[in-house]
Amino acid sequence: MANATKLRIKQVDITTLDVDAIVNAANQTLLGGRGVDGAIHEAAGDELLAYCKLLGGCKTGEAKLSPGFNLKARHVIHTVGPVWEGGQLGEAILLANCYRNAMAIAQKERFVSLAFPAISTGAFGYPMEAATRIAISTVREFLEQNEHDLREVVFACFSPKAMLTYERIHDDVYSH
Ligand code: AR6
Repeated sequence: MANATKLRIKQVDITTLDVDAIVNAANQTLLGGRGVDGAIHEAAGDELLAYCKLLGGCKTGEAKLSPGFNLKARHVIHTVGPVWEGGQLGEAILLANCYRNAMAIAQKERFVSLAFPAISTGAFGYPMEAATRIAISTVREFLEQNEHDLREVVFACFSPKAMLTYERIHDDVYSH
């Protein structure tokens, strides 16, 4: 029932959210890093790193599941966004794959609540506006086209500016 799913745009540290899963913007090693990846590993504790060592890395655009350990979130869905190289190397498709594959895991696990950070928009340099359009339209399309148990999908924005971008693009995507 896609209509029953609420899309929420919040300015919040994703590591504080009490949801079935938060999505991590990781790198291919899945062994931690800076940015949201570093914050998630810090909050989840060393057990997350030990678990991730067993996952064997992750290709760009794909996604893998772990427990949340010390996080309030029950699980972490690790995905690897594309590095922005100017837009001609399939970055948009790879970024959409991140959202789609994370949603597919949430669907399979029958998660009710899920939160995304703005994948690739930090260290990986993806322009915020273009990335936001992909995030919102891909999630919307997945919700509309698939049976799932999701009742809430949160876009966790780290700055007020990011939140304003998400709100504007959300209104734009939903008015068409
Ligand atoms: N909660 C929500 N959003 C956050 C948080 C947080 N706690 N911290 C940062 N952000 P980035 P990427 C936002 O760099 O671009 C890592 O080293 C941030 O403002 O975390 O996909 C990995 O290991 C930005 O909008 O991820 C990889 O090597 C967004 O999260 C690489 O960086 C993503 O920024 C991944 O780069």
